[in-house]
Amino acid sequence: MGAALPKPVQPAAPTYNPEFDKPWRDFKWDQKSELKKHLEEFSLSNPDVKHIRILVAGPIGAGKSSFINSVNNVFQGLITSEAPANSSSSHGESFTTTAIPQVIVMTKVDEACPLVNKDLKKIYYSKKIKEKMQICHDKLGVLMCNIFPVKNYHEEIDTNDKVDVLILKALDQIVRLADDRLFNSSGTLLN
Ligand SMILES: Nc1nc2c(ncn2[C@@H]2O[C@H](COP(=O)(O)OP(=O)(O)OP(=O)(O)O)[C@@H](O)[C@H]2O)c(=O)[nH]1
Ligand SMILES: [Mg+2]
Repeated sequence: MGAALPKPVQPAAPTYNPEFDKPWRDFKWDQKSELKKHLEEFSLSNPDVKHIRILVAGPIGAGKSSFINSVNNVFQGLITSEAPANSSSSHGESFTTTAIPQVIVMTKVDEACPLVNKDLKKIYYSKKIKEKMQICHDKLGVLMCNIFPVKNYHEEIDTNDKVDVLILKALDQIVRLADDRLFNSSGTLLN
């Protein structure tokens, strides 16, 4: 019988912290009414243009219809029945033209990050969400400032301000970029 061997000392596994100490994007959670008002009162810079068209493109099941429904819910202030949202069959088309301003609405943040699933306000503390946004940027070349992580309404029975403000911020940027597009780089009005 030998002497008991000393227990091997396990180096302490570095514990991964899924959140940053500080939010990496400054986001005003209290801007819901401001954004809603801006969108409600919004009119295009070019009076000859009556409508802007927003193309919602993405893989099957990405949450396109849910996003459209979520926008509707925010403005209604309640969960509405499914807005008619027809799915285009032209998947695989490329929209990498610089002529069309692009925004990425990054859905399903609750599925991507447990921290965010528990508390949506952790969205800009989450390393996982930032990493996923970076992947969107790397793959599609859309600037980080035009990438908006959102959680769509999908199983809720009531709307809530945290979900609303993220949806509104994404929509506000979409509308602003579309309006900017009415001017070309030389400042001439396009239509
Ligand atoms: N957890 C979670 N589920 C979501 C979210 N957005 C959408 N979903 C769910 O994802 C599934 C697909 O969402 P849809 O909105 O139908 O996706 P879509 O892009 O319109 O899909 P197609 O029309 O088939 O191309 C549905 O079951 C939604 O409830 C989200 O932010 N979080
Ligand atoms: Mg759909």
